[in-house]
Amino acid sequence: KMGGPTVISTWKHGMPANEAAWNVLSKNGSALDAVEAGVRIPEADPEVRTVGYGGYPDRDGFVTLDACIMDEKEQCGSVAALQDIKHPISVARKVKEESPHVMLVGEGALNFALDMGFEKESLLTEASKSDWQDWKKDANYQPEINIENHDTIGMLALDADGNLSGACTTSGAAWKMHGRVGDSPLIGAGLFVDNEVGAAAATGLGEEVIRTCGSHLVVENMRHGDDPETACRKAVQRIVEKNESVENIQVGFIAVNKQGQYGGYSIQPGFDFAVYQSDENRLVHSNNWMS
Ligand code: SD4
Repeated sequence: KMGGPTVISTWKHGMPANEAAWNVLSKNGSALDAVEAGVRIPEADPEVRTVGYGGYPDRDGFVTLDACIMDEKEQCGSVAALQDIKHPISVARKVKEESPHVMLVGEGALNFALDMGFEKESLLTEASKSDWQDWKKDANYQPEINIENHDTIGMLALDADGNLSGACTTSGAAWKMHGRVGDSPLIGAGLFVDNEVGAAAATGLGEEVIRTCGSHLVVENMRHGDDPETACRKAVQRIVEKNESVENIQVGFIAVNKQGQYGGYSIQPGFDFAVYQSDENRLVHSNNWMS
């Protein structure tokens, strides 16, 4: 499908996030402002247990957040293992704009956020704390397909000027080891934008996305002529080829190109993405490798 301002984001929680992004795009705002405003919605929502406030903690009970943002000039900012700050995407944007670096982690990221005026607050809700206490009873670290521990929000936008930007934010895999960083804050893995070609984002088991440079691969596939869905399918295929079995692995990609064509693809069934285009916001069931 062609054209005009477009926003695409991962999972059902992408629907309200898209509304906020569209609010920016429809007033001729920038794709960069749109994706930041969009992903702040699930970041602040305690019912979204995989992003920001209310996200599941790591196995030691700490909520640690990963996020990155990339604009039409291919400028980027990122934070990883950030604690006690509700909007990591906005800290990532500050890293891009107010620091000489691309990525800050852990305590350094927190100190930078505090310097930038962000407030420190506890992100562990009673609901997530109680689920963590239940999990600890038999501490099983097997990834589970399509449940809430695979629910990053990745968002891509094309604005009225034809510029692309993207954002990606998550509390990471639930019950991860303390200090574990996933794909979501890594430029090229969880997110990649090339304003000449298109943009892509990933969700799911981050380790698999990192080892294949997933989002970068999707954008490069589009550069070589693939439409967005085909580009995503080939990145899924790469992951499938690198594993003896993908039975217990879910990864989903979304992509948009410079013309406003979009698509997604996942390993397992059950991956949805939200697309807002031509004044209509809708949830699309992604095609997948398994069926
Ligand atoms: C991660 N991709 O940390 C992210 C979050 C997610 O499986 O989707 N969890 O791996």
